[in-house]
Amino acid sequence: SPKMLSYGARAGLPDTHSLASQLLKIMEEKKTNLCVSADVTSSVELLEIAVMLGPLICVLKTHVDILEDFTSDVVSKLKELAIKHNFLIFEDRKFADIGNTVKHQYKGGLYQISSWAHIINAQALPGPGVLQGLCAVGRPLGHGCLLIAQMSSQGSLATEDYTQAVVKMAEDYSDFVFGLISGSKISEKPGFVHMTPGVQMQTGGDGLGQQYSTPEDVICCKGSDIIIVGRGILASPDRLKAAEEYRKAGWEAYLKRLAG
Ligand code: 6AU
Repeated sequence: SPKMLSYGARAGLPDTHSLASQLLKIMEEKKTNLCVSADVTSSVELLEIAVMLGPLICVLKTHVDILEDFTSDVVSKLKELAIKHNFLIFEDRKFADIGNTVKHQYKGGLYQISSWAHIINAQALPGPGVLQGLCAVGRPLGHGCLLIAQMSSQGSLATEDYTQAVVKMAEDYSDFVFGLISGSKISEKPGFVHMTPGVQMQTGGDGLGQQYSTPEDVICCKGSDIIIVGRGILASPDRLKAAEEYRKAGWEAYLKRLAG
């Protein structure tokens, strides 16, 4: 596995996006490259996860549109918890429309995502307009975007040439895009953060196309930076213990890669 710079060193590089810098510093300080995917349908449960797992994570990822009881109060509380426990909030909205439409989807509607999410993601399929629209809303607020270059699901159409074109688009818009959703490190830009979903302690799938790799494989072998874990933690009877196991596995894989 290739020698690499530490998270902390990458935080300090001159062309690292300020949000990536903040994230990489959190990771170094809290010794965690774990993003928990809080895919639950109840606000109380979402906040319980943030309270309990906040100290162990660098990012809390939400799907706010699956909440059955969304109110603006939930996201206010989430914001407070993000400050208290020093993590970033990532709304996994996967914007995928023309610039003008995503601008409204990001800023307005029921969820007003731009008012509380530090991080969003987008599909590159529409072309640069999707980023121009999102950037117009998010950049003045200091937010950042992850472009989806690969997907963890079986039969994903995001393959070689598409993935390479996404990396180029991400690098061209690095004033707003600070990293990628991918299965491995695919950009050479050291300030970019790679985040990988489809992670569990055992390889396998979920019967609906999801495919799992291990923290060790994702961080140490594939060179990604952050593991995104949902059901690996949420389905455990002891979520705190499970999250600590993933944090430890992700961090040890990082230290192993650092040692080269
Ligand atoms: O660990 P899981 O399988 O329970 O959850 C994985 C989470 C889900 C997906 O919506 C999301 O990661 N995800 C994404 C993201 C983060 O953009 C992309 C992808 O290719 N696969 C994937 O599972 O909340």
